[in-house]
Amino acid sequence: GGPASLSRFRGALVAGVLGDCVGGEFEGAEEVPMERVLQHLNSLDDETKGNGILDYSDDTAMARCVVQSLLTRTGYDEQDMARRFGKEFSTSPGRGYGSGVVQVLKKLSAPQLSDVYQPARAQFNGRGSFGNGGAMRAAPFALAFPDLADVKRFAGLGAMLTHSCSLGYNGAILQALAVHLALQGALDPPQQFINRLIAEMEEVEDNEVTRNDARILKEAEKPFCERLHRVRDLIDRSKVSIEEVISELGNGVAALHSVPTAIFCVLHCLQPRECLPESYGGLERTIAYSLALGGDTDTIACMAGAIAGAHYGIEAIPQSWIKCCEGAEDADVNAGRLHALYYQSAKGG
Ligand code: F2R
Ligand code: MG
Ligand code: MG
Repeated sequence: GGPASLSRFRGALVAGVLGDCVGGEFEGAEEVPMERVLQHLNSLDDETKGNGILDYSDDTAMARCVVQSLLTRTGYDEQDMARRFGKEFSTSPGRGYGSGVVQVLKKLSAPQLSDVYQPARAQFNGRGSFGNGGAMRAAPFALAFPDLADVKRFAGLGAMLTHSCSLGYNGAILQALAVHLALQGALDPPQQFINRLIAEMEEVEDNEVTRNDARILKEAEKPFCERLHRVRDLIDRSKVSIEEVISELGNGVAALHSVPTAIFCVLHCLQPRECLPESYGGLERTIAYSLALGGDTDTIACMAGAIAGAHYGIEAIPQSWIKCCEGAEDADVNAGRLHALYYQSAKGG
């Protein structure tokens, strides 16, 4: 489809859910041979396995809250979104949440809470979380707001409800920016896409809070910009091993060690790769490659899936995969609603 077409919205929201559902199989695994990944993905083609056999995890549970809140409030409403996070957690606490964030989610469900950002600020002795929990649910912000400044602002605020460390919420901003640009058809050529992300993140990371957090955590002055430069170097190379990707970019639960990795997965898989079946299109390659990195597979595949889905559109996703994943069909319906909201906002309505 053309820029910001319905197909791209559907692709982004549905492929994010798929990445989470199929990636759950390998979350936390140190090594994941590609044969195991392909076996897992091939099993989804088995028609007897339809009807949502793969459950979604916290990634999708929280993204669904973001979507519902943005649609119901026709924009960002911190009280409403926070309340939805708290309620979702108290209803289904077993979705595999991070060990720290559960404390925030319990506090967010307290009816008397007035400052909804306060529980997140209390995390990790007041340093806040740098986990990827803000980034894993950031894609819907790019689907609700046509204006780039709004995408940055609200993806950041939405992440701060649970992640007050700049290395957490800036990861959410980067993920939302990547989906926003992919939605416009700006992912290819990849060098231009990365340069655009670097230019935006230069601005996002140009402040004292970010510099201070980076200093405490012994990271580069602008941590996400530095990682994006590494992504650019890696995509310039004709051959890159999985070990090199992990050692240069990471595959862990920190936003810094997973958002740039997800972006790399999408860009690396724009072309056919020797290790992947020739029959696979770009979106299937992206999901398979994300799983083969091991580590935080559900979240990296969820974020890479959302970016790739915004690029390739819904037609690139195998129907058999959609049928196997809990929440994928709901995501498809909600993508249509976000598409309407996006164009309503674009018209200033
Ligand atoms: N939690 C998981 N996976 C663990 C296995 C779950 C298992 N399947 C099960 O069912 O039990 N996955 C999910 O968590 C990630 C997102 O986490 P989020 O929301 O960012 O949580 P949290 O707790 O804020 O941060 C995660 C961990 O990062 C470390 N950390 C963060 N900030 C820190 C800081 N300032 N100082 C030190 N450590 C910090 C901690 O270890 C946190 O627990 C996704 O992968 C999602 O899929
Ligand atoms: Mg998860
Ligand atoms: Mg995860």
